[in-house]
Amino acid sequence: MPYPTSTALRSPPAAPSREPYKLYGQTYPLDTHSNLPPTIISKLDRGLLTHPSHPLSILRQIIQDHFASATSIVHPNPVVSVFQNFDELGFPADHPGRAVTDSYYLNKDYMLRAHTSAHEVETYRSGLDHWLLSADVYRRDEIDASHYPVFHQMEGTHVWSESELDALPALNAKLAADLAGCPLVIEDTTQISPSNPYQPSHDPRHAAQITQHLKHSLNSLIFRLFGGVAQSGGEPLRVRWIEAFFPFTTPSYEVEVWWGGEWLELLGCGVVMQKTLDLAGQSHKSGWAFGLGLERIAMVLYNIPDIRLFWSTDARFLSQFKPGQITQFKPYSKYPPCHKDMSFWLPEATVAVEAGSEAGGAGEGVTKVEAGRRVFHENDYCEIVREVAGDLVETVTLIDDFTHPKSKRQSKCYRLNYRSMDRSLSNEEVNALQDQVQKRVVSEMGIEMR
Ligand code: FA5
Ligand code: MG
Repeated sequence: MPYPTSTALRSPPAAPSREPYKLYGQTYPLDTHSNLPPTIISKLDRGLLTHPSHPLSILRQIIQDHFASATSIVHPNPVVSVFQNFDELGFPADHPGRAVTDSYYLNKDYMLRAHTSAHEVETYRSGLDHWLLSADVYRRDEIDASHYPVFHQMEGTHVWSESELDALPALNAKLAADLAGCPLVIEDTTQISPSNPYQPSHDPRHAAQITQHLKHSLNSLIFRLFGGVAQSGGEPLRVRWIEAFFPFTTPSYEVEVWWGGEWLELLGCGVVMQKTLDLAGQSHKSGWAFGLGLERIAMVLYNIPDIRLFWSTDARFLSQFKPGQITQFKPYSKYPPCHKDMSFWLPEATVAVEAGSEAGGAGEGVTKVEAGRRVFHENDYCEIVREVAGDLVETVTLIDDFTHPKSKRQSKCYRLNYRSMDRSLSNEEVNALQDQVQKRVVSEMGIEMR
């Protein structure tokens, strides 16, 4: 697999264990890509999506009930081939999501899925036309209240064979009539254009009907989820459609909802690239797909302030939720935070890459790096912090970024905010964690403390 040459000199990932990974009855020999830390391995069997009173499982069930005619799958095994996660879906060889700084690799051929789209081809191949597939997905990422290296997505799709497409205008008219009765403001100025075209192999009238059906179906889901709560404030719900790019759909969109005074991204979607269906032996079909983040939706619907809470085994968390219901989470305690700053110099001639590339999408905000330069990747730094402090670290924020005017050497200062979800932390405990992080980043990333 060709990777960007820049990754050759990247800072090394957290030291992998010497033993090959043994997961789900398979043994995966290690190589230079292997970067699965014990903290992630310990998350593999938690099964939050099938725990009957877990908020993520309840939300999954509510969405499944909304799409009552779809087949619902909870996919248990997160190990996929790199081919399934990326190549099969048309990701270019140099897509930033492929970097070892952004994804979790067992070795160069196998990884933990970074999105549920990794299962599209195999699920279409099984002959299903309308399905929802929910699963845990894994991405190396920044650390804050809304990012965690494991989260949950649901892939939803509906495809039709050529002859069935003639039924779409009537289905769309019905869906549009239902939506017209909802207090919902849909902001959609997207257009079919050279940057977001229909596929050349599609009849544009069919592609337009599929796109309409996608939009109606998702607007109706979003109204089901958010409409009731929004209405209690007397305001109609606002939903916004924006043009997007995914290698495996066109036209492509992202959908946002106006919530708590800001636009919140819920999902990515589009008309399935015909190549995906061809690979699955379903060339005679066409349709749409979406991928949504269950935590993003659950956090606002249940009023859960921190993404780490989903992993809590504390009865004070789990006892608050009931199947079939969306209730407001009542914080049982808020323990005091404790922050520590860490300032350091990067090795000379290093290029810094910030966190925030998206394995599923356009990879916006990613610095392209020329060959032959050292790279400091924020995701590597965050991974070491997580290795040492686990769920005790709440946020890692860059608070100062400075380049020395003469030497051109770059320095950075990160603020590590520590806070436990279920107890008070002592200052000594936090100092010890900070100390360990410091030792590891110095030895593993070649940086120098200021
Ligand atoms: C994808 O993962 C695409 N596979 C979605 C898709 C499916 C597009 C099918 C077209 C057709 P993206 O990386 O944007 O796209 O993630 C999709 C959703 O997952 C986001 O809208 C968001 O709700 C959620 N998500 C993404 N990253 C995170 C994260 N770090 N933490 C929590 N939720 C996230
Ligand atoms: Mg996105």
